[in-house]
Amino acid sequence: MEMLNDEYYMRLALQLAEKAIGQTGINPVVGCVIVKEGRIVGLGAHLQRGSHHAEVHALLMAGKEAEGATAYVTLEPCSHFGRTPPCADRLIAEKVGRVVVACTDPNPQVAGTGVERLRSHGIRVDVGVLEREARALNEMFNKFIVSGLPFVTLKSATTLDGKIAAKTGDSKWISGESSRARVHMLRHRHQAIMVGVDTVIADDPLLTARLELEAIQPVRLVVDSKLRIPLESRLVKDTSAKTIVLTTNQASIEQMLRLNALGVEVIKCSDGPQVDLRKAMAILTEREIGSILLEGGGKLNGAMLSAGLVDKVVLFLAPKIVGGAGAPGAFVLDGFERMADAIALERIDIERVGDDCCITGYPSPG
Ligand code: AOF
Ligand code: ZN
Repeated sequence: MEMLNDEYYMRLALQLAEKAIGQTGINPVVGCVIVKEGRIVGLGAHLQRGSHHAEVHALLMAGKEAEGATAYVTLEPCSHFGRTPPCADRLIAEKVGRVVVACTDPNPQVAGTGVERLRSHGIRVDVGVLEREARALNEMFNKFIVSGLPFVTLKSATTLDGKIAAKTGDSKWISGESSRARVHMLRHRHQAIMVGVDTVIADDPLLTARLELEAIQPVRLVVDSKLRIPLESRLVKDTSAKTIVLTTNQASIEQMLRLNALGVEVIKCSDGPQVDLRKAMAILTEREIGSILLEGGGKLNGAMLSAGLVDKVVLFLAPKIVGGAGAPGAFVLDGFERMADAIALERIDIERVGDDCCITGYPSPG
């Protein structure tokens, strides 16, 4: 009975959290449901970094009803003073009777201490209800908060023969409408979108999130070692999202100033001939970008994979064959000598999306 209750309410808390993916910046998404004698008395979600945590929203709704109630939280209540005071203390002050937690908080500032704090005040705490689902919801936060590097999702759409365009460069469209709608949701859920300058020159993409719902516009990042980005490209002209160009010392100052005047920020990420991708990631971390959707082209995909900077791959495979030895592929790499050395993905999920096949996986470390 208790088990059934716990999963029921935790699922609701997870649903509340899930809807906020994309709007909490480098913070996790968290949901909270407070239940007393079979009635829901409070609901809450963390909606924006700097504003109330999920527990506080739910406790405010519950008011005096919180006393003796059970609080279901998708992430361990925090125990530290961040932008807001500790939730564990608030739950204690409101005299909540029991706390059910889906997963502990990997943030080193919390990491189990929230649960300990509650228990030391005599509150019963059960951890691990729908833990797998809760961890998956915050996979981006989980990586960022521990490693200090953004979580990178590489997304590509290819033909069955691995091409991202025909030999003429034509690429509209490879995947079907449903797959393309998925991509806009992916954009909405990441803080930034990253492409190489060759993609800007070839496709002149807008790189905004376009959904039936109003979408959040991620920052647009262009890796461009020589500042070849055309001043008339849509990424420069369109101001509905911020554009940042990551470059090197080879960039001409004049071109940099021209871009700045058009509202584009330019950041030097290397003294050498090419953008130091690892350094670029560290600089983006300082700017509180914790998640990036990498949208090609092949050279940047290959470089990011080789540098070990890709955390997740989402590949839409369209049931068509375009051929052409010169047609570009999704992953430009020097190539391994043995199949055993290939970059392998693990934790694979395969889903049909319209007539396309969506393969999701995580590059295995090492
Ligand atoms: C919770 N409930 O709803 C969230 C938590 O800067 P702050 O104050 O917003 O704190 C951010 C940290 O707090 C974040 O890194 C994570 O460890 C935790 N987030 N904790 O109890 C919430 N959003
Ligand atoms: Zn908190």
